[in-house]
Amino acid sequence: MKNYVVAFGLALSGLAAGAAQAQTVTDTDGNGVYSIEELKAAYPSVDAAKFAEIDQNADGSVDADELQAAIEAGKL
Ligand SMILES: [Ca+2]
Ligand SMILES: [Ca+2]
Repeated sequence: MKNYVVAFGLALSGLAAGAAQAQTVTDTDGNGVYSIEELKAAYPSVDAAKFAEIDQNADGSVDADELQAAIEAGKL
């Protein structure tokens, strides 16, 4: 029951956020790509395996295209 209430609350806050529902990933160090630390700041559920999945060209960082693709694929 508790889990249901939490999920319902999250759904409500997602609805309230509307178009801003997608998390914003900040390029904290300004190098133009996203590191696993930068992704985790916006998506705490990202771990090494998830990051590798998002990093399609396996260069160790996620660029804007890879991030967009991951969001569209529902991976984030
Ligand atoms: Ca960065
Ligand atoms: Ca990459």
